Amino acid sequence: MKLIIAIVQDDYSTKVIKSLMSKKYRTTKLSSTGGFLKSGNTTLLIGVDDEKVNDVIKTIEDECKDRNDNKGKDEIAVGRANIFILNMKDFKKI
Ligand code: 2BA
Repeated sequence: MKLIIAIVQDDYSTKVIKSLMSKKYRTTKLSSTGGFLKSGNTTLLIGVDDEKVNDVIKTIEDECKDRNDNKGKDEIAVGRANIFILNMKDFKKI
């Protein structure tokens, strides 16, 4: 199993979550703040079996395309999504 931690720009988070939910991926949304710019972003926790990881990444990628962003942050290239993939030893629901 893997725990995917995706830090998504707020402009894209609604679409990303909607798309993940439509594919039945469980997601926890945390409101977060970038340490450098101090502006809001969204951190998603997504626990999945190994074989689903690529589809989750593609889903996020698809929803973070085709937007004209930057919105005044021209000097700094902020990633639409920064994704960490962690090995998860176990998952328990009590
Ligand atoms: P922030 O920390 O607010 O960073 C926003 C953008 O500012 C970054 O975009 C990067 O382009 C720039 N930046 C960040 N730290 C910098 C530094 N020390 N010097 C120069 N420029 C810097 P991204 O790299 O795409 O990151 C977007 C957001 O994703 C970050 O917001 C942070 O919340 C998160 N993030 C990115 N990499 C991370 C990491 N390795 N660990 C934890 N969070 C990370």
